[in-house]
Amino acid sequence: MSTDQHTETECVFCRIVGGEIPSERVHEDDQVIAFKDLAPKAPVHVLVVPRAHLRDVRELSEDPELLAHVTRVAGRLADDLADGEFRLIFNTGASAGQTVFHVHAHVLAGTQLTEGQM
Ligand code: DGP
Repeated sequence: MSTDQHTETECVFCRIVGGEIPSERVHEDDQVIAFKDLAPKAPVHVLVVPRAHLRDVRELSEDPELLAHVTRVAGRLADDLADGEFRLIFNTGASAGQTVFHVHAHVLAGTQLTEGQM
């Protein structure tokens, strides 16, 4: 259990949401925060993260309004930080590259993205 960051006290993104771990926030509201990725893969690489501890996009899809809000915020950030064009990625499961098991949308923008990027 603990190795999979299932508990909120061990979850790095819960700790970022709670302000316990610093992050470079670019957006926050009552439902989500967005901050710059630690290891950016593009000039704009931010993570949109629901405040609630949900494991992945499957769990997020149980709340369609929250899922829609995440995508709206991603679009607004792409407008504000780049030219409005962006790639939106939810890695889901370890074999798909998910390393933090608190759902997050990667927003990549600000360059010509290649097929293999992310
Ligand atoms: P994923 O592999 O899809 O689970 O993406 C996790 C991303 O989270 C990865 O690109 C690196 C980023 N990340 C992990 N820990 C931290 C952190 O403490 N701060 C920030 N800003 N990003 C983090």
